[in-house]
Amino acid sequence: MTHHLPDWSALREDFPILRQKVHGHPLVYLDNAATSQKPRVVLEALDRFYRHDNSNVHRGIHELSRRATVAFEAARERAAVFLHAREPAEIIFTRGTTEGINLVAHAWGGKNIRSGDTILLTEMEHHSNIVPWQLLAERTGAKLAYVPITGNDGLLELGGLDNLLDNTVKLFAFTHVSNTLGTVNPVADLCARARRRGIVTLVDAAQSAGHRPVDVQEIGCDFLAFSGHKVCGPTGIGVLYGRRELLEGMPPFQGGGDMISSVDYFHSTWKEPPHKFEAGTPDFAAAIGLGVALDYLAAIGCDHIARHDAELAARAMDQLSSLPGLRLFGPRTGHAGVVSFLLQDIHAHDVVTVADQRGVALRGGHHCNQPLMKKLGVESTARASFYFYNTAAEVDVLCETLREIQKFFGA
Ligand code: 7TS
Repeated sequence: MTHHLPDWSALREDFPILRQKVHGHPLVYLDNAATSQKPRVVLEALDRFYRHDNSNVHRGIHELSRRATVAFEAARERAAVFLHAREPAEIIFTRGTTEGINLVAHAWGGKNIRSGDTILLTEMEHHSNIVPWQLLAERTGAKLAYVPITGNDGLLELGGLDNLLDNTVKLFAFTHVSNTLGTVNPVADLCARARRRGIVTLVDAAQSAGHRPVDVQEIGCDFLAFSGHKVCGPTGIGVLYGRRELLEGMPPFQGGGDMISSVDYFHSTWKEPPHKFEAGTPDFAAAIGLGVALDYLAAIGCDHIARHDAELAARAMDQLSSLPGLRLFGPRTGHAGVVSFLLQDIHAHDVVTVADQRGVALRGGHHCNQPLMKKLGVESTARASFYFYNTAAEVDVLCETLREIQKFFGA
């Protein structure tokens, strides 16, 4: 717990992109679940790196390569501290959450999943935490099973979980925070229940990292993935945490440069983790930028950010529920900074298009949650998602805009 309350309006000044008008209105950026904006320290770190230190990592013996390698490995250490991993070797740099999950599905899944095994997911997963497992199931003959969600408030239905975690289940993969419902799942409890039965766990932290404290030891997970671009970092970089013991037992994901110990024409050997899983030139500049972003967030305090997100979501839900015919999705309390809704029978895309004309950036669609949409009985929702640089005044603009949209469509 960090002690000083952050000065939110001073922090907002760190984001040059937010100071612009869109279609003649001040930008109100409420699409943070898709990607976050970047503070000046991250932009400057990238600029500085490319101007002064750019060189490939782990290869050259010259000064620039040394600097780049030191900065890249320091970013790994920062990520380890951020997630409270036991050591930097448990941190693999990926392109993002999606690649992290695919890495586990290929390397761990390919070795450990057999015909007749079950991979347990939940009904609120993003496509990135469904499709890699479907592909693995097709390759191996394993089955998929889903923890259901409750109809009205979008919580996991945990009453039957212990029955679902039967002895065919080898892996339980679930999201920490739903990108559509804003549900915060009890990840430590889910991991504990799986671990008691020897089941490996993967947490999709795409919507939780940088929004609330994420401590892999406290959560007790085997794997956890998140994306740099959603946590004030650059695009094209992400982190996969893996418990060392599991990483050591896994074959490589991709083959190529930098992941080998030795190669001859017919046989190769691998480096130790994490390098075994980082084939080819990594996006080292982005990793360095991500390290700066993680330090920036840690200085604010992810506990403070969680409270700020929740306050904005509560304010939005409170005001939105006064609009006639508005349908809110997800839990009524304990919400993360993600609010999905539908305005009577106005299509979500129409809501988002008209909001954009007022400078309000929302997202409308299935949010890469098509099975969840089917379960909810809708095609799409409109979604506002918050970060620490958003303000209560912006929530008020959102609600006023939605009121006008209702009038506009005569709903
Ligand atoms: N998992 C969850 C829960 C997500 O919300 C997302 C991205 C991903 C995985 C994939 O992350 P990526 O960085 O590898 O693409 N979610 C969203 C969203 O809600 N709108 O745009 C992207």
